[in-house]
Amino acid sequence: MHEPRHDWTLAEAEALYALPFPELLFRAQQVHRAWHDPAEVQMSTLLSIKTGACPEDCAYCPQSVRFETGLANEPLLPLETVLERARAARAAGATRFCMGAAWRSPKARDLDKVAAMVRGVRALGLETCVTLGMLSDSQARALKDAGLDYYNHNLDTSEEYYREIISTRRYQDRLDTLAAVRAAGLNVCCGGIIGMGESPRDRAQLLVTLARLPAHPESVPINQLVRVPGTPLADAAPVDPFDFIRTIAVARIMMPRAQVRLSAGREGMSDELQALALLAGANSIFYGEKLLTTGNPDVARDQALLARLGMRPEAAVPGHGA
Ligand code: SAM
Ligand code: DTB
Ligand code: SF4
Repeated sequence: MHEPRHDWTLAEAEALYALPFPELLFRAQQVHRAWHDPAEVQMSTLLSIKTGACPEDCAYCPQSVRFETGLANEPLLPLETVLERARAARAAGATRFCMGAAWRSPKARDLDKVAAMVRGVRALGLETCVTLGMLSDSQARALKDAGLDYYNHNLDTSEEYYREIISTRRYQDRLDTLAAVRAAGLNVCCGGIIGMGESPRDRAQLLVTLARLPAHPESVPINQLVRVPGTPLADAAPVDPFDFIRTIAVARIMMPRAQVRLSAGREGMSDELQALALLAGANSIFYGEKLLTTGNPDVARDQALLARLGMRPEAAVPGHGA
């Protein structure tokens, strides 16, 4: 078992991506088995705690104020509503609860409220994750002090393609927030979206950027674009499912220790394609009938899928929470 590398090159990542499919999957499985139990899947449940009216213009996102997507905006949810949903997620078998807010960055008052949510969810024995947009160093430290486990902040694509997708912030802003999160001692959840019209090279470059960070993200969500009517990417060409699987396999090989999450886009995938993703090294899913604003397979379908594959959810983290 080799230690994770941080010196991956674009040429290496592209070469992995271009391997014959069986060879790529074989290598990904070797890495997966060296570092993880291949029968285990980590289950995270998402909740949108503040929905819509976001000032950013991310071309994929139904929550941007700039696109008419018919979404009902919702201000920050009350603490008790969040805790109710977290209890339900725990009862269904999730071990991590991820709270997302449609902000460019949180305001001080909001951050205090989110910190209270983090304390409450953690006390239920769940791992906590939040995604709130850009953070300063002190905001990241405040979340760490509240007991936050993970911060999600995706790079989404290559630096070069990023400017085609978002004009209201720079790639460097994303990297700065990731550095603040890491400096605060938080676990990093950072990945991207496949299917926005990016090239295989952009996919490889995204993974190289992630794998060259001083520490690899602990979680790497690989989302397939959910094409939401009203967004600029509503009619994006669908990706070849095998290219989606290739991206997962390359992520697994380059970031061996990470939880690679088969993320958005599962609702439209067959059980067989999802099984292929798990064979390619994915070992985590979003679990629960909703992502943030769009659909996800229901709990019964996911439980049946894992049972049919003889796989099982990751056990609750020992000693976590109350
Ligand atoms: N506003 C914060 C931010 O952008 O960091 C947090 C919430 S934002 C909705 C979190 C992530 O959801 C985005 O970075 C993107 O990767 C993902 N996402 C949003 N819309 C998506 C879609 N239509 N399909 C797939 N992933 C999507
Ligand atoms: C991530 O990588 N995917 C999640 C989570 N992190 C926050 C969000 C997916 C959102 C899909 C579109 C929606 O439901 O609004
Ligand atoms: Fe706002 Fe996040 Fe959606 Fe971009 S991805 S529009 S920042 S909620």
